[in-house]
Amino acid sequence: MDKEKALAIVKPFLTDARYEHTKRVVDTAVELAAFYEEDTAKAETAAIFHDYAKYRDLMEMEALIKNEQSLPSELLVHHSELWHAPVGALLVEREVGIGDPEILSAIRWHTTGKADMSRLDKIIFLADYIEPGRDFPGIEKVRPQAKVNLDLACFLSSKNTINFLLSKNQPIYPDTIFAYNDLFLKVKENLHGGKDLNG
Ligand code: DGI
Ligand code: FE
Ligand code: FE
Repeated sequence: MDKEKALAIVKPFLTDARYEHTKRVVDTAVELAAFYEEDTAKAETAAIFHDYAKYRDLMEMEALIKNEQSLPSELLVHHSELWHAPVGALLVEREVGIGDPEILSAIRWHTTGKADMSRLDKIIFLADYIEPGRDFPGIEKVRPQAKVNLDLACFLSSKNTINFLLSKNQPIYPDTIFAYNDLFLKVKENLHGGKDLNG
């Protein structure tokens, strides 16, 4: 989809700050997609719409999770912050008419990740985490890995998110754990002796 048209569709659904975040995710995702020889047009569209449902009414999202087969009801016992990703994928398909399963997958899994993420899934997951406006604890160890080892960068961001959630006494959504374990197996060789990475 044309970039300006897509941004114009998403803008009314976002706050100004979230729209600026979205544009930085777009730039970061397109840069990563070009670097890893992925489809930059798909990365651009997925990034533009990744937070499409961020400000949807909680009751509306709850009803969708209860009624839609494609949305696991398990989401309801987890923090509503997680809902916008899978609900967003559904609404982007339904309301915007985006049918590309790779784009919808990247939107769907951008918050938790999952096991066996595609490269596009990982690019959006990581771009959302490292866009230049982000300032998470430990992010300085993740950014330099983005164009060195995509799995390692995703692993470190997953690990940081889990650490953050544990420190806040929050439950961890199963796919967040599945993403962490899957990425761990992919990068474990790179962790040996990498003391500087274990922050
Ligand atoms: O939508 P954004 O703010 O751009 O970023 P996001 O979609 O990655 O959402 C981040 C929030 O999601 C952050 O507050 C941490 C939370 N989160 C991620 N994984 C989990 C989680 N929250 C819970 N409770 N459980 C998870 O597994
Ligand atoms: Fe999000
Ligand atoms: Fe985001």
